[in-house]
Amino acid sequence: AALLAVTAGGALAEGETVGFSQIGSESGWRAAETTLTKQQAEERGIQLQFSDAQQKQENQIAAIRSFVAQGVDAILLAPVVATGWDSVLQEAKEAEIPVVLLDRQVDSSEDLYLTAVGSNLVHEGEVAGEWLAKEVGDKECRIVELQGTTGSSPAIDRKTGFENAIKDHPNLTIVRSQTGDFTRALGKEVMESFLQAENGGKDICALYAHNDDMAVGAIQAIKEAGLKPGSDILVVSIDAVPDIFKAMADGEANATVELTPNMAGPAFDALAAYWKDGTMPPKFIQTESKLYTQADDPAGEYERRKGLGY
Ligand code: GYE
Repeated sequence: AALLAVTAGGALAEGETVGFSQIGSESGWRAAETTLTKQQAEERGIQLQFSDAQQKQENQIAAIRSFVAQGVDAILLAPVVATGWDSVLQEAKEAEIPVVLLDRQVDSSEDLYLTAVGSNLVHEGEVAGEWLAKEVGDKECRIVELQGTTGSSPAIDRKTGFENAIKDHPNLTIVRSQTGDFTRALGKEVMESFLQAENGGKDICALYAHNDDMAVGAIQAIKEAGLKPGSDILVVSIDAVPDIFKAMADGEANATVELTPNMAGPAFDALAAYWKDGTMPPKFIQTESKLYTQADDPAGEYERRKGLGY
């Protein structure tokens, strides 16, 4: 696994080759993860084969099969949805190619991948829900929810976590919940329909969006409906991308839960140890989830984050 090793024949051998099956570029967070994965690979002398699946599982399965056929040294997979991976993961396993999952989980058995790097997605939803419960106190609060991609582990888990956090607060109710597919465009469109259905938005107290990009789209819709996001309608979401800090600095968003886009760093560390002497990493390498509100210098956070791969 050395970066440049002199082979028996005296030629310079390149570093390890890693195939990366990325979901697509649905969000600012996703784009940053792609940038950082490429950067991390370059710094470590890893040859990265990048494949963009344009949100389609079938494209990811085809990419993995082609990585296996090429005989890459490892595969990184950010799985768009949670189910349907057993056969292709089995094929990688039979070819003795370690697979590391990035940021989303699969329903497959643990022995089909080396490790998974990601956050505790249920906990993220809980942090968002706890923040909102505290913020609204005893008031009645009708919540609308923008879900992530249907069938993806973050959409499932962030919903569960949020519901856990509000279940003992009968004054908080989710009145509408629909997917916005983790994109700004759909976040805006679905929010428009929520606003229309809820008395022009006057009956909505808060928006919970499974990612910041959908929240940013929804904020636009709220403004166009003549209401003030951040005060007329509270906005809480997840990721901590620069644009949500800009919205927080402007008083138009209230809170976000941070998700690091640097999943590749820990993934490559685990692979390096595995390649070196077969060291088995833990099955789950958990990244941190930290809450940010308007009190946490959002203007400064915006500036600080702009250079970090976003
Ligand atoms: O929060 C969102 C995205 O898989 C956890 O995917 C990730 C999510 C992230 O596109 O913005």
